[in-house]
Amino acid sequence: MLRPGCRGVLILAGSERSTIIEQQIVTQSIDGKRMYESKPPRERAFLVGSELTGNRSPWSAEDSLAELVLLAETTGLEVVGSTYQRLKQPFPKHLIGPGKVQEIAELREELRYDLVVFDEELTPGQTRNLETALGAPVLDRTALILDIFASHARTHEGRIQVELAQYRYLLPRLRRQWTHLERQAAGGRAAGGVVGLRGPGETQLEVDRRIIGRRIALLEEQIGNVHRQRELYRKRRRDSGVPIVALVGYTNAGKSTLLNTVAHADVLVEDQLFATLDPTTRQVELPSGVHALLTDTVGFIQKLPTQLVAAFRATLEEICEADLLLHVLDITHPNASQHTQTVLDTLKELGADTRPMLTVLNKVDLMNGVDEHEVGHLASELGLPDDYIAVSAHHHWGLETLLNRIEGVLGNRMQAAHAFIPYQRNDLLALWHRQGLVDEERYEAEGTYVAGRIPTAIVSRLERYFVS
Ligand SMILES: Nc1nc2c(ncn2[C@@H]2O[C@H](COP(=O)(O)OP(=O)(O)OP(=O)(O)O)[C@@H](O)[C@H]2O)c(=O)[nH]1
Ligand SMILES: [Mg+2]
Repeated sequence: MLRPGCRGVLILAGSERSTIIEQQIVTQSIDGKRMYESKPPRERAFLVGSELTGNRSPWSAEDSLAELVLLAETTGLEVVGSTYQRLKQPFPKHLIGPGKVQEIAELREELRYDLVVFDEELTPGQTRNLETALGAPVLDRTALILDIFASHARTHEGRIQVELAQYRYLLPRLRRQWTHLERQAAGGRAAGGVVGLRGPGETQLEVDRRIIGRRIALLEEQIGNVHRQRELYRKRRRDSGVPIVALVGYTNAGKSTLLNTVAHADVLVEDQLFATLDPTTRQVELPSGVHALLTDTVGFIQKLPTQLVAAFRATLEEICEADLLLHVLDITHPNASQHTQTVLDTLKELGADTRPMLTVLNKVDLMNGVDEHEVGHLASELGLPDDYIAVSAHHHWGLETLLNRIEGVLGNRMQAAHAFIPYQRNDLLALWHRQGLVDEERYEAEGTYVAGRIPTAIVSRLERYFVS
């Protein structure tokens, strides 16, 4: 079933959406009484892909469609069939050609599909035309992704970000009364309350648009607050000098598994798309004893809806500020190279493509003939440079090499320093121990002489005690 969080969007995106009568399943309760449980049948979806010839996307229509199957299944739909068409250019009216539209319409009787899902984002006009031609509700990839996000958002921040993206998607697609919204806006009063809301000469649709417009403004304001809070939090973190390492990668690549393994966290790990939406940060200890913060956040996918990227900007800014990105890649995925390209393109779009990056080839336990002992040499055997590290986050393989490489990169952010720190400022000595590397330490009458390396971020706090 499509989740309630997004139902408003989906129902409005579809036109005459057929109401599915819930099946009544009779079960026996413990005390022997017969009970009725409602179990709605899964809605049957037919999927449609398209590929522009001459398009430079690394994704073929088949591969993209295979991913759409996963997205559809994640929302609870049952996929009953699919088709795709290669096009020189999209048809303005239906995106696909009229012959293909006819073919899909004719399949309805045989496949008994309840709705049709397109792999491309459709314009509101195309959705309307397709619904008329097919006689079935039509959704697109964006609607599915929004639905998954809506059902997976757990925190206040996650929820408002998703809600904003949903409304931005909905607004241009709004075409008739949204009674639920009306009642909300009328403070719970039924239809009568709406009349008072309507300005002179305003149609119901205009009222709905206005209500949504106001809701969007409110959500934008709330997101602005979140943004400011995150900014403060990040500033505190920057001042503390602890380096930040962000996990980035395609959805389901194993980012959360790696965070759990390396930082002993307990982030939800699931074999599904977009299990993680909200950022989680944990401290990790690197081999030399220096600490770093490891942040896990939402995964990427090709054709990530622009509404979502915009709404999740506050969350995604974590990535732009990281000292190091760990690009986690499921090396065993048949589309691993397309995943890589999508991740690099998304980082570019976010302005994070210039951050230092290590590529973590994950799930190598699934590769034939690779065991724990091979892992260390795997990347170089594949002819890859030092910034590629093979691991199995699940089996804890290759982590030592990974942590050493992280330390290597972060070490480049450190500079050599010699200081004499008075005993009254032992807090600074403690900071050095936490964040830097100590090569030599001597206690003298007035304070401590210390030499070693410190992160550039804390230099300003220590430099007044530097000695040449
Ligand atoms: N075999 C194997 N499976 C792994 C490994 N790492 C992760 N997985 C599995 O891959 C699936 C996705 O893992 P997650 O850690 O949730 O992936 P993610 O990148 O956080 O995914 P999203 O949060 O959905 O973007 C889960 O079923 C994990 O058990 C690994 O090293 N080997
Ligand atoms: Mg995750």
